[in-house]
Amino acid sequence: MSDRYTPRPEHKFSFGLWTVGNRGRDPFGDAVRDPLPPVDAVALLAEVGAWGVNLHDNDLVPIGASLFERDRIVKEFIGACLRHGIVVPMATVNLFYDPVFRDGAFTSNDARVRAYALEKTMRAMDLGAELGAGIFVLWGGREGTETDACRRPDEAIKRLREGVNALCRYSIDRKYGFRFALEAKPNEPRGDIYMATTGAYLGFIPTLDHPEMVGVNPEVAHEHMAGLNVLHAVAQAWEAGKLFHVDLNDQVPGRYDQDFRFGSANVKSAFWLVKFLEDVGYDGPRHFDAHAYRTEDYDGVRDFARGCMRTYLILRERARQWNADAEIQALVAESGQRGRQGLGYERLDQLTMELLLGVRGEDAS
Ligand code: GLT
Ligand code: MN
Ligand code: MN
Repeated sequence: MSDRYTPRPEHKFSFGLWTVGNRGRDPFGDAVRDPLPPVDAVALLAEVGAWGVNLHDNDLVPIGASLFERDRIVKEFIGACLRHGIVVPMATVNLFYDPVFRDGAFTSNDARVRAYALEKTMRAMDLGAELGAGIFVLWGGREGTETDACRRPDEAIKRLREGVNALCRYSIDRKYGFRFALEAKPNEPRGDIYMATTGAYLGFIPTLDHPEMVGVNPEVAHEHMAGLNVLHAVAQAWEAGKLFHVDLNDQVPGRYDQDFRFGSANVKSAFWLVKFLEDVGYDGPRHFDAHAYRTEDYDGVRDFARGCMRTYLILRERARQWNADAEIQALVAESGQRGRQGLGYERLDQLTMELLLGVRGEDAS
């Protein structure tokens, strides 16, 4: 078999420590997989052919670790990355697990919690910079409400703005050169999360002190959860020069937060997304923010990770085929011609489906 679908570093496929290290806990059941030490996660990622590993501060350094302990862990991790040829393109901060954040971090009503959230994020930025990350993701998982009795939502937005402004200043002061990628999600783990969609963040960014340092990190599943078209969100971000990062996974709308293997639930929308990223020449990381089914052991986790990358590469090839398909291209061209009543989209979509389903020969023209 050819190596057309073999992941290579230039594809920039990355996984979070929390993705391959996900132990299969859900609200109804406990962990089914043993903990995966970060250095072993790096080895696993190298084995399956990934390029990068991303992390939250506490995926690597336990929240209560001493400075001495922290330095030892970081050194060991850097050693593993170097040994296995894995880079750290993105870092982020966990502002959702500790009970202190139960009513938000940057948007909390408690000034001490807001100050702690900033402090924790700055330490996570120190860590990210030490590991060589250029992108810092902010996902406000707890920045939200169950009841809007808690605060006026415009106050929350002001606090969020203050927080992001302070982090930009910190990156400038320390000469870290971070680009911040804001990640939206409509709900889970809160009833409603502020900045529910990528579009909301695109409206927020120009109100910041350093808008040029801040972009977005759209996630397939999060847009699907909101019942939206992820391609349209990604395209708007791209067109605005704000597509700093992308989280690839899958999700059936109207279900729980599934974080399925990329392309496993909505093949057609995954196809349009891959086609878009490739057509426009997006050259950032392709990050798979997903995890293996709870039924799997670590061999299943490898299958999951390989599957994400392989599906991406297969869809990339299908996109090239679509672009080179004379009949498809003729229909696309005709649809722009005046004077035709029927636009031919039924035929165009059917040809797309046949191409995806593999019954349209690779040399079809
Ligand atoms: C969490 C969330 C993701 C975010 C991660 C970064 S953590 O898994 O559901 O979408 O990208 O904080
Ligand atoms: Mn998610
Ligand atoms: Mn994500």
